[in-house]
Amino acid sequence: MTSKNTMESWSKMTMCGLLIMYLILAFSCSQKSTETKQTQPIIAEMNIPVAGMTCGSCEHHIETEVKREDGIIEIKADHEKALAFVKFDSSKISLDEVVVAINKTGYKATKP
Ligand SMILES: [Cu+2]
Repeated sequence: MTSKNTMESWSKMTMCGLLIMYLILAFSCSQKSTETKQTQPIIAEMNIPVAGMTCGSCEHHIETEVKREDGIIEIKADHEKALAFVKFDSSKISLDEVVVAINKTGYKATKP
C-alpha cells in the first residue's frame, strides 16, 4: 500500500483547499469594504393595541417572546391599558411583523 503517498496527496489537497478558502475570504472581505452598505436604523415607537391580556404574566409573556425578534429594541406591555409600547428598528422589522410577532404569543394585536 502507498499510505505515504496517500498522506502526501491528502496534505496537498488540504493545502490547496486552505489556499482557495483564503482567497475566497480575502475576496469577500475586499468586496464588503468597497460596498459600504450601511443600513441606517430607522427607529419607530408606537403603542399597539393588544387584546386578551389579564395580568402581569401576560405582559411578561408578550415582552419576552417579542423581544426575541430581530429589530425589537424595547417592548412594554400594559394589560390595564390593553396596549404594548414597542420601540423597533423599522429597517429590520416592519409594523406588520411586530403585530404578527405579538399575535404568535396568543394575544390579539391590531395595527394602531
Ligand atoms: Cu395573565
